[in-house]
Amino acid sequence: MIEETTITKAIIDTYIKDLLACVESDVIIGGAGPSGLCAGYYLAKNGLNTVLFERGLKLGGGMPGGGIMFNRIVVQEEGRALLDEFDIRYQQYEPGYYVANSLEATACLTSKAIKAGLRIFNLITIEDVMVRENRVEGVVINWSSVEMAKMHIDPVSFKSRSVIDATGHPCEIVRIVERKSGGTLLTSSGRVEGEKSMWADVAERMTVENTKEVYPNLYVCGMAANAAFGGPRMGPIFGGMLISGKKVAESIIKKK
Ligand code: 48F
Repeated sequence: MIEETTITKAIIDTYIKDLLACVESDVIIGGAGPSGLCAGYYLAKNGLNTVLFERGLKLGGGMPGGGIMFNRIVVQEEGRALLDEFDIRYQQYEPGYYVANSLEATACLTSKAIKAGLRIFNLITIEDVMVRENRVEGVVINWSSVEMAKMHIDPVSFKSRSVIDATGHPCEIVRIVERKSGGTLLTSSGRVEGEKSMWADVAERMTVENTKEVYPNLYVCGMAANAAFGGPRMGPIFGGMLISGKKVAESIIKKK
């Protein structure tokens, strides 16, 4: 006989244990797009206690949607080694242009990251940051359903040594810090520079260059890096996202 209350206990008990294990962690990542998942994989693989909060139900951010809902992504030569690292299969379309199934890419990134030890919690939104003496020391979270229903319910805090904004185009965590710190970001104007129009070639290079600390203990990767430091968008080419995720992980591991 299947005991339904045992199912209930199994779910609540294991979830709460996992959540408690990251109330204080090494790294918190906001956003489970390709750059956040890739960063989480390398951080967890290197033994850092890493947690990722994702607002949505599904993982992968803009990746599963491919280009205009055609579920394919393109990766350039520089990103090919990362496709191999994540066991994502691909075919060469033209020299230097590799095309992969965006659903397989999302599944492989997710699976590898979780198996490396990354704790992922979906349906949770980062709505604020913990700032102490002009340094980010964690994030403030709430259920996404609370945000959607616009209910007045107080959030809770999670502490970490570093925070990564991998929230993509809106760079939501950086914008919170910008708003509350009075324009003291490590960008040239001290504010969010803003995303520029699509130019894949330049954007792919810049997203990696712009992957760095944007405020003490707060890093940006992926499209959030170009939004924060000012760079174009790139459309459905994903090498830069993966390389950026790896780069931000390496910067934080080095700091350790
Ligand atoms: O947008 P997204 O996929 O970020 P990314 O890793 O990749 C960008 C590409 O998908 C594509 C592109 C490149 O080729 O231009 O757009 O930079 O994923 C961002 C994730 O962050 C979540 C959001 O639901 C999405 O899954 N997110 C956004 N704000 C928050 C958040 C928040 N405040 N708290 C938690 N998750």
